[in-house]
Amino acid sequence: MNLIFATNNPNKVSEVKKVIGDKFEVVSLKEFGFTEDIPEPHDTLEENAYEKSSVIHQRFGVNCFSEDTGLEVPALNGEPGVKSARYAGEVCSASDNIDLLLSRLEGIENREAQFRTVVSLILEDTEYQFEGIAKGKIIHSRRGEKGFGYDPIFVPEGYDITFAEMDASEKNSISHRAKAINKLVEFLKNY
Ligand code: ITT
Repeated sequence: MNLIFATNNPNKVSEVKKVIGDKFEVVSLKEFGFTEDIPEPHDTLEENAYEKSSVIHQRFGVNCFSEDTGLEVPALNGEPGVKSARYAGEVCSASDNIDLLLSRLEGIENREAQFRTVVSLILEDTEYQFEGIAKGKIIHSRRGEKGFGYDPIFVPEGYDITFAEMDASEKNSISHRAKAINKLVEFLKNY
C-alpha cells in the first residue's frame, strides 16, 4: 500500500519513513509534487491534523495521513501547544521559538513538558486518529545538534540527554511521533 504523508516538514518525513520502514510506502507531498502551504487555522492539534489530511484527500481523492504536533508545557497553560511552529511569530525560526520558551520559563520551577502528536489518517473516505505522547522536561539551555524544532531543550523522562543528543533510532524508540505512527501501522495491519 502507498500513502501520501501530508506534511511540508522534511524532518517529520525522515522520522516517519524510518519508523514505517518497508511496511508500506510513504510518499511525501514533495515527492507527490504538491508544494502549497496547507493552513492550520484551528485551536487544537486534532482539528489541524484533520485539516491537513482532508485538504489532500479532497483535492486528489487519495488515501493519506498527516500529523500535527505540539510541545505542551503545563506551567505555561499548555503553551506553545498548537502554536508550536509559530510561537515567536508568523515568520520565525525554531531558534526564536526556543528563545521565547526559555524566557517564559525563567524563574518557574516546574519545567515538565510533553510532546503530543495527533495523526489523522483518511482511508477510503473515513478519518481515524492516533495519538502519541512523550513526557519529559525543558532544560535551561540548548544541548545537541540532531533532531529539529524544540529537540535541543527537551529531555525525555528516564534519560539525561536531549532528543537533539540522540540519534534518529533512539529518538524513534520513545518519541511522541513514533508512538502515534506505530499505532497507525498496527491499525493498517489489522484493516
Ligand atoms: P507540517 O504542518 O507541514 O506537517 P510543521 O513544521 O508546520 O509541518 P506542526 O504544525 O506540527 O509542523 O508544528 C509543530 C512544530 O513543533 C514544528 O515546527 C517544530 O518546531 C515542533 N516540533 C514538532 N515535532 C517536533 C519534534 O519531534 N521535536 C521537536 N520539535 C518538534
